[in-house]
Amino acid sequence: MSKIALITGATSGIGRATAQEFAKHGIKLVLCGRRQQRLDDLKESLSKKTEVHILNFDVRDREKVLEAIASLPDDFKKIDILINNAGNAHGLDPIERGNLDDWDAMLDINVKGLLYVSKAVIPGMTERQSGHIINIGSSAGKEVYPKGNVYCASKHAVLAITEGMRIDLNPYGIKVSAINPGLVETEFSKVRFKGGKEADSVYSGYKALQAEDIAEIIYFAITRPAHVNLADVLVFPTAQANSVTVKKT
Ligand code: NDP
Ligand code: 8X3
Repeated sequence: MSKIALITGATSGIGRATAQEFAKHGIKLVLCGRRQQRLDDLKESLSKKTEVHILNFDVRDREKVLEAIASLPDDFKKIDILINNAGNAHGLDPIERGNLDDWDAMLDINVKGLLYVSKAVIPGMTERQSGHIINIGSSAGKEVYPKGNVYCASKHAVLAITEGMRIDLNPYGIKVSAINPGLVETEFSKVRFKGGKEADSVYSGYKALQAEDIAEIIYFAITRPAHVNLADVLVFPTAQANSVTVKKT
């Protein structure tokens, strides 16, 4: 029987590429996001390869998260693989000029949203004593860069939560992994800079990671033998050495 994966943030970037990669391999998909048209389009295109169910919710709304996941039809309920991917940076400001709405968004989406979705999915995994949770962290969860303050804090939290999950879910045989990318060319910077022109330069002058590169690594992680767990993976483009060192032409 094919596995079932729930992917948050499936409407764009890493989440969408992961949905496409999983579909190629016949994994049944529960695809989540807020942009309904994109969810509909994805369902239409990926249904040629696998079974797809879409859920529209904002990960910040904990009642909606729990309701949406509880509403899954029986043939999509037993989630084997959870990809906690929804998230973004909002703003790039020194702490003294930080915007409170940006801070709320990053902590509410990247940290609390990940927890709400996990809360809805984990009981099925513990009951079945199996499952794989992959949290999309970031190189920003491993180091702090100038003006990264709250985004970096949110991704450090993702890493701490991942480690906590791995300990607490260890008795149930559930795998928990963090995949931590550096610079990936997605809509991430458009969101961070609210569509401003600063986004244009983030991925120019070098070859950034592409969403498909991360999707392939996620697929590799979920296809390891039962006794192998990629606990923590840090992935940079070759041109990047750390958050502030990028070789540009
Ligand atoms: P994108 O902006 O391309 O995608 C973000 C996804 O998250 C979208 O599908 C969006 O869907 C979803 N999302 C955002 N806010 C919410 C919300 N409140 N509720 C539900 N879904 C939400 O960015 P990426 O693909 O790059 O980002 C994916 C993950 O990868 C994030 O966690 C990011 O922090 C992480 N990451 C990104 C890196 C990069 O350089 N791009 C590097 C390291 C980590 P919708 O708007 O439809 O709800
Ligand atoms: C995304 C990578 O360096 O823009 O998490 O924070 S970075």
